[in-house]
Amino acid sequence: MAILDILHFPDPRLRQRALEVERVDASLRALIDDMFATMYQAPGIGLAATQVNVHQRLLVIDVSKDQDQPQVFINPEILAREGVEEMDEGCLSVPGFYERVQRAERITVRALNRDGEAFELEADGLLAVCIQHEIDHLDGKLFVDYLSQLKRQRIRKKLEKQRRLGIEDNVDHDRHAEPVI
Ligand code: QAP
Ligand code: CO
Repeated sequence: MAILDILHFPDPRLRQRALEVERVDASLRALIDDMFATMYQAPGIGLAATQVNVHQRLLVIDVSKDQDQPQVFINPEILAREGVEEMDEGCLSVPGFYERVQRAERITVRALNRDGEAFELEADGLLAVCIQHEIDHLDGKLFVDYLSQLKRQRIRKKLEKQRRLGIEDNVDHDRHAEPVI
């Protein structure tokens, strides 16, 4: 098993729409195992394939306290939505930021499991919110898209700055760039 690299907002690859999974085979199950390992190590409660730069409609979730209730959703579809709920959300692709988001309170979802069998699930609470958050990833959408432009820009600037400091070793290479015309 491998720990995969997670893309961070505002990486444009997070905006790609994932394609339907055509076949649930051994290589897909290997990817699922790597996604769980990556999510558990973070630690997180949900991870979509998009976040590890795989643009297929696949997500993994475990909202249990003991990390012992893995759930796999392949080609997930929300069949019904009821009620409205507000919850503080975070995201492994937006590290360090948590904001309140409004979503459906209860959903019915249809998907394939890791054996390629179809199932339907009624979810509420944290699981319902998490499924909606992760399906958004497959459509290139992030929880920051529900915030004001001001909040989203602040988050983007802070993450861009962290990235610059991390990758460029805390040196300001722009200071001697071409003159401003
Ligand atoms: C989505 O998010 C979610 O900022 C899953 O530094 C979150 O697992 C749905 C995480 C909340 C509903 C409610 C975030 C880990 C994990 C961070 C996650 C961080 C480390 C986020
Ligand atoms: Co997320």
